[in-house]
Amino acid sequence: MNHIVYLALGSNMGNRLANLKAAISNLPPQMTVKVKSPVYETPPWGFKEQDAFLNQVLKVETGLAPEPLLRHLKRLEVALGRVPNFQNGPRLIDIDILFFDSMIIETPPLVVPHPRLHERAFVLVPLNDIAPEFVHPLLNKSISELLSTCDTEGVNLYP
Ligand code: PH2
Ligand code: MG
Ligand code: MG
Repeated sequence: MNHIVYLALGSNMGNRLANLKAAISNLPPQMTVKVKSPVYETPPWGFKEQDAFLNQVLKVETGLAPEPLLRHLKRLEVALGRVPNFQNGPRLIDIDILFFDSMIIETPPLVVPHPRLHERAFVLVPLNDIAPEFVHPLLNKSISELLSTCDTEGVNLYP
């Protein structure tokens, strides 16, 4: 059975745009990209003393179950050159699962919906471009509602 998954991409090291593009073109064959959001340049959230990020959100269709999907994405991050760093620190590429259908998953390797997505303009702004009506299955609010109460200062279309 196929699933609809929303992924968040982020990069703030090296050639950021090339890193986002490489992530998209190297997704495993079991994943089909249905919609790509525009790319935004965004101020670092969490740990502030680092370079600006480029962020993008994808709508993907896949037959993979959540944990195999997560393993593919983690392997891809490493293949693209990501090395371990501190939480919220600089990264060459980050690929996060935002939503997996409307499932609620809370296992040690995987928490879906992504637990902080509703606080993050760098996720909500691109997500709102491609899925404004999607309802967060825990908060029971649409993406456009979540965005309306989020500070979007500094989040700008790239280039
Ligand atoms: N990712 C983080 C922490 N902070 N800030 C921005 N602007 N964009 C990100 O993708 C990002 C972040 C941890 O994954
Ligand atoms: Mg992340
Ligand atoms: Mg991540």
